[in-house]
Amino acid sequence: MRKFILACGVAAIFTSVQSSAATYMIGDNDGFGVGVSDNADHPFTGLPPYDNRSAAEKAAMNGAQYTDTYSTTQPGYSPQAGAIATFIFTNLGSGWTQGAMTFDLADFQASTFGATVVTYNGFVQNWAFNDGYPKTAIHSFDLQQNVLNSINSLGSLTVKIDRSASTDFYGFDYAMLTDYNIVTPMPAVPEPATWAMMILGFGVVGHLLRRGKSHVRTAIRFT
Ligand SMILES: [Ca+2]
Ligand SMILES: [Ca+2]
Ligand SMILES: [Ca+2]
Repeated sequence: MRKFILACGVAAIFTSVQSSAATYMIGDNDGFGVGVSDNADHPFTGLPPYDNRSAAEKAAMNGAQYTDTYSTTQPGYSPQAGAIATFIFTNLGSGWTQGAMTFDLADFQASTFGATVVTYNGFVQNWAFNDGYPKTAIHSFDLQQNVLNSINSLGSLTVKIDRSASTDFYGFDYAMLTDYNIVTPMPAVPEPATWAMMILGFGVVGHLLRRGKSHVRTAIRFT
């Protein structure tokens, strides 16, 4: 019995496996460059255009150039023919089985002012939300199997947000891709203080077990 308890304790410590997720960020979570809170009201009006990008964001080619602006790079309250914000995630490898795309948005309307068409690696996504002016909101979408398959074959994910038919103004704080399939075994080497607690704990358990046995023997003797 004692050996069994000891074995269970050691197994629990040394074979603990911890799941974690890998994330890929385009842009940064800095409140659209000016500290605007998540799920709050933003101060942007579109006039004058708000452009709070860092120099690196302005020069980016992966989609960060579309963050921390308020329709600056796709200006005007009118349909923007050919206006497509493209976010490109690369070096994703191939073992994707579960993942999500997350966007931190400023008053994004998917349909109110005309359809905004969104594709992941060419697959059209069902975006059916209208946050309304002047709300900021974070939206997260699980990746469908066809998108996961395409990531596994391409090693990349290209997100296109096409507002050719939309008159909506909007802003991105960041776009984030999450891989939920990462499982990291944790060898979990206990620290000296933990070792001391373990030894003390096992000693107490052993002592209690010995006491339990002697009680049993005593009980047998007197019956
Ligand atoms: Ca934010
Ligand atoms: Ca920024
Ligand atoms: Ca940002």
